[in-house]
This record gives sequence, C-alpha cells and structure tokens, in this order.
Amino acid sequence: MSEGDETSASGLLDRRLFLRRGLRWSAAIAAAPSIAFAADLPSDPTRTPGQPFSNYGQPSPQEKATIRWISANRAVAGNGVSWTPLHDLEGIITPSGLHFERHHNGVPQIDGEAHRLSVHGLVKQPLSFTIDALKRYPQRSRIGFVECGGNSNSSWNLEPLQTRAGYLHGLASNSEWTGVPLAIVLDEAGVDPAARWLVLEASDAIGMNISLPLAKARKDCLLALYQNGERLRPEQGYPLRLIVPGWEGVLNVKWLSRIELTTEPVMSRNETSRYTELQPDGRARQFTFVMDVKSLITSPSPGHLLSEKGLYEIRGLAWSGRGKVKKVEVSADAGKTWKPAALQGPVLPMSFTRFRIPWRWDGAAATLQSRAVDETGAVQPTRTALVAQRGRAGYFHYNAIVSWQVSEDGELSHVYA
Ligand SMILES: Nc1nc2c(c(=O)[nH]1)N[C@H]1C(S)=C(S)[C@@H](COP(=O)(O)O)O[C@H]1N2
Ligand SMILES: [Mo]
Repeated sequence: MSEGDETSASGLLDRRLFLRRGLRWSAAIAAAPSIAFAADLPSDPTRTPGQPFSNYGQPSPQEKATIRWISANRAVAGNGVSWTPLHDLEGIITPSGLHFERHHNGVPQIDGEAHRLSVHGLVKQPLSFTIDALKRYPQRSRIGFVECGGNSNSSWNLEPLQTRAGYLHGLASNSEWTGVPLAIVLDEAGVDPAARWLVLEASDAIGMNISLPLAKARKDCLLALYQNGERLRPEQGYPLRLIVPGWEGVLNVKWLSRIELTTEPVMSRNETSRYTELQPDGRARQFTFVMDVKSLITSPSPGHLLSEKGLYEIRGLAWSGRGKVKKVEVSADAGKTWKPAALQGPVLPMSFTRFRIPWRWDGAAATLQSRAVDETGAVQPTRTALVAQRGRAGYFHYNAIVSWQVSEDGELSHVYA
C-alpha cells in the first residue's frame, strides 16, 4: 500500500487524512462515538460556591488510578524503582509527581541551604558552591528524557509479562530541566589538560558514585535546579542533580555533592558489576552510555478496551539518545505492513516525541507495533534480532519493537511477535 491510500488492508489510515480532508471523526466512522446534543444533559448541579483555593494543586480525585507503580527491593532499605504510567499520559511532558524513581538507598532529606557542590581533583582552583551561588550563574532549559539503563528489562524474559505499558517501559520520563551548564562550572575551576573523566558523587546514604567522560560533561550536561518550572522534587534529586542528555539514567546523579576531575574512571559498582554485561562472544559490554532509539504504543495498550469496531487513534512515544526521532512507522498486522505515523511537534533531540495515526478496527484479532528510526539512521530492532545480537544474558538496554495483541473482544495483551 502506498502512503496516499486512505486505508490499508490492516486498517491503518493516512496519518494526514483528517488534516488534509478536514474530515470529522463522526463522519468517517459508521457508529459515531459521540452522542448528539440531547435534552437529558445534567442540569446545573448547584449554585453553592465550589472548593476553596489551594496553595498547591492536586490531580482530580477521579484520576486516582494514574499512579507510579512501585517495585521495591525489600532486602535493601530504599532500593527499588517506581514506574511512570505512560499508558495514562498524553503529550511529551511527564508530570513531576509521576516521574519514575530509581533510588539505591531511599530519598535523602537534604537541607538546600547547607548543601554544597565541590569541584576538585585535576583543576587549577578547587571550588565549593552553595545552591544560592549556583543560581547566580547563567541557566539553560532543555526538554529531555531520563531513562534507566534497566528500563524494559522484563522483556528479556522468555514469556511476555502481562501488565500495563508504563509498568513495562516506564523507567523513562520526560521533563523540562533548568540549571547551570556544567561546562561553565568546569571553566570556573579551570580543568587541567590531563583530565579525561569526572567522578560524580552524591549525598544519599549509599554515597552513589559514577564516572562521566569529560567531553560529554562539556558538551551538554546541566547542573539541574528546576524540573518542569519548579525546584526539583526530593525524589528527583533536590536540591541539585546532574542531567546527562540521552545517556543511561544512572549517570544523572541526584543529590549531587562532589565532582572530582581524574585521568581514569573510578570503576565504581555502577560501571563494573552493574551496567556491564556479557555478550554471546564472551566479551563484556561496558560504558554503554547512549540510550538507543525506542518507541511504544501507549494507547491502546494492555488494560485498555476497544469497546466496538471503528476508528481509533493509535498514540505512542518515541525517543533516542542519539538525537531526534526521524520517523515512526506503525503496523497493525504484526509487522507485515507498515505505515508512517504523524510526529507531533516539537520534535526535540533526546526527548520524548509523540506519534499518532488513525486506525480502523474491523473487529478481527490484530497485532499492533511501532518502529522508530532516529536522525542517525538507527532503526529500532525486532525482539528476535536484539536477542540474536545480545544473547540471553541481557539485562540492560532493551529497545526492541513492542507488540500488543488485540483480541476479537477488543482486549489487549502483551505478546512477542
Ligand atoms: N544519588 C543517586 N543518584 C541516582 C540514583 C541513586 O540511587 N542515587 N539512581 C540513578 C539511576 S540508576 C537512575 S535510572 C536515575 C533515575 O532518576 P529518577 O529517580 O529521577 O527517575 O537516577 C540516577 N541517579
Ligand atoms: Mo538506572
């Protein structure tokens, strides 16, 4: 089927159909999902005043099922994750209260006034910054994702796990981060030409530490103070965290307190025993910093129900640690045929990108998939290709195509296709 065809055999429609023809959904579907304006609209329920003002707003109580899903490791206090409910969210910004969490030892309660960031090691002048001092430096904002290197790791399992899309792939969230470019602070301290690495260290109980190449630190990293316009949430690293665009979540050190310039990586737990894995040829993958191109359909997805045949908008998210998303294609027949989805702007580098495509469901069983391509030409692999390349010992960096099966009853489940 060519791109211009209105409907392919799998029911996917041209992504621009509605824009171009100015069609209304109700005109395009047999049974319109809307109901005509009727006389039985509820009457004005009350004339008494509503709720009072509040100092800090909360979601509607009716949305109480839109929550992070917590999987805590009971053996170590405060070690575990909570997942972003990607299947309930729209657009590209993750609300701060739903940003996924990965803590190794809980959320420390840090006094922002007493907190210091020290920069030392291979520098001309070791420096110590208060948060107030950092706030006086020039700041930048960037919208981008943080994704844990272990996101989606249950998909390495032999059987597909049945849960909501966000609880499979939601160790990834997207925010507007604002703070001081790390390069400015490094220049202030004067980096010794022998330095190649930064060792980052945090103020949580575990004293998390990890190494970052100097070139990346200078290129685009931010000492973030703000998230979605307000100061960082404690769970996201208040009062100061590092943002390392497009790279593994673990490098985005929260509660950041120390930066040491060195010639070599420190070889901490997070870059040796973790985030390192054996490949089929017996060699280990280490320092696999960049998060690869990835996408998934967030709606419809498991837990949603297609209540009747007819027209649906397939919606999803795509992102790449290498730059912008260039193309997302969608299949409704398990990958036999593909149709390009519309990318909703802004399409930003190293950020979630929202895609959409109309689909006419004929009531038969179908398998929905999305496949993203980034601006470097990297293509999201099939699960079979990823497992063939990486073997069965994989744990990190799972980015294969995700498949949702639609049953004749309109229920969705997770399958490997
Ligand atoms: N100090 C500190 N920084 C940390 C961690 C931590 O446990 N302690 N976890 C890391 C990991 S593994 C990830 S994936 C990201 C998660 O960031 P988030 O909790 O804001 O989503 O933070 C990183 N920074
Ligand atoms: Mo992580």
